[in-house]
Amino acid sequence: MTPDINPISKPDFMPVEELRAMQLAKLQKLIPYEYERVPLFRRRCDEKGVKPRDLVTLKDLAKFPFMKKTDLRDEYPYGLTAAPMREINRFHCSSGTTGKPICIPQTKNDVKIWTDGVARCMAMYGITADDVVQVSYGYGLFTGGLGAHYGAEELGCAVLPTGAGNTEKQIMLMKDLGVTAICCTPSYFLHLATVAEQLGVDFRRDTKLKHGVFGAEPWTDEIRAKIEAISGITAHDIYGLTEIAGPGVAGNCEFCHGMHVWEDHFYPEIIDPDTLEVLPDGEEGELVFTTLDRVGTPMVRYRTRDLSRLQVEQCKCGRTMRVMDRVHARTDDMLIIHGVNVFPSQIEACLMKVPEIAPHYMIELSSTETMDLFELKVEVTAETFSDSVAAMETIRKRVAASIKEIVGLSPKIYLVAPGTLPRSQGKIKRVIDNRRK
Ligand code: DLL
Repeated sequence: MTPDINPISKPDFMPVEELRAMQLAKLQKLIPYEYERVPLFRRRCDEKGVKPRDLVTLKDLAKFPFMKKTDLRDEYPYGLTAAPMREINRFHCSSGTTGKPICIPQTKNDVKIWTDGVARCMAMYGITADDVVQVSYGYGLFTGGLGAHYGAEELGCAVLPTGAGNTEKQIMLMKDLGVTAICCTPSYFLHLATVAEQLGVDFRRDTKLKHGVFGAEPWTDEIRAKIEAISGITAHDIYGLTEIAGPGVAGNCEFCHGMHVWEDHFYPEIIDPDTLEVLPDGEEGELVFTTLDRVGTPMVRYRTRDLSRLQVEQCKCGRTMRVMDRVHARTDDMLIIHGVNVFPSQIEACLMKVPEIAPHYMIELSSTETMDLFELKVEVTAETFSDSVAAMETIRKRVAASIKEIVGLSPKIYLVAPGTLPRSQGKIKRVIDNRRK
């Protein structure tokens, strides 16, 4: 361990045997607590014929039932709440696109654990009490704003809680207050960068910005490289979900291509989403989390739908907490187009190989009686955009070739003017699927 490490980061380096013993002890407390207080969990355990005392080793966790988003919807609002209301301190909800939201009541200590996760991520990124942190994630039911806010405050940073939107004002405050770190979705930062350019603000020349704390949506390595190139900042990845905490379940260090999971709070497993078997470290599958310390709404084996892998190699930074691969896709955002399985992130990676293309695109799917129609709208960069049909056609062909080569599909491609596709202050939506079901 380096001597100048932030004390907040101390648990990151815990000896592995100690960590595993701690995880087992926490699980042996959590499972009986959940069994006693959450009828759905008890019923599922009874149906499977498994009792809390059957958890003798960490491997035994695999005997216990999974929890899913539909459970939270079905049991809305309080069915999975394990603590009495007098102990509940905060609600967060995640809306999804249809139906009831999910609701996660939390105790004061649950919020503390979540805060610890965010603060440890930020410390790992090199953010300190000297930093001025602008939180441009949405505040409110979404966990991004308050999560980043509490984490940065815990580290002793000066926090500027702008929330999402009002982009010109965000840029003015960033400049005037000497903001050094910004927290927002990567897609919103790209929008912010475009507006800054229009206002004649150069991040390198006119601001002190050094760090971006980006998450809440998948973003490819290509987008990350683009962000760093246009702004000169270091783009850090932060991962999390409302059901488990919010941001700060995992984050990247300077060495890993992936994210350290704060395993002392959140126990990760990877499962095969079809057979539901636990996969060994090193294999890709669906990420599953168990909250080890939460008491408001604990989650046992929660299926995230996010695709990842727990890496086998020990990270060079010395942290003992396992590294999960960056999340580029979810099991439920895989598209099947003309019989080909494709994730939006694969399309994004193809587009970013063409330098004249800006990082803004929209996938639109529709269908006739007999076939799928796949259209792709892509913005070109401001420097490239021109009235020359021949020049645009050359770029269009390069985009088509890149997609054909990597994903084997030939969408109808429209190159559109810079700034014409929708932008988002929060999570960006890049797929419109109007096909008949
Ligand atoms: O998005 C929490 C969060 C806020 C994380 C701010 C990071 C920063 P939900 O709205 O519940 O919570 O959405 C959770 O977003 O299951 C992933 O599919 C996706 N996601 C979150 N972080 C990342 C990331 C917040 N770094 C869902 N990379 C998760 C890729 C991410 N996907």
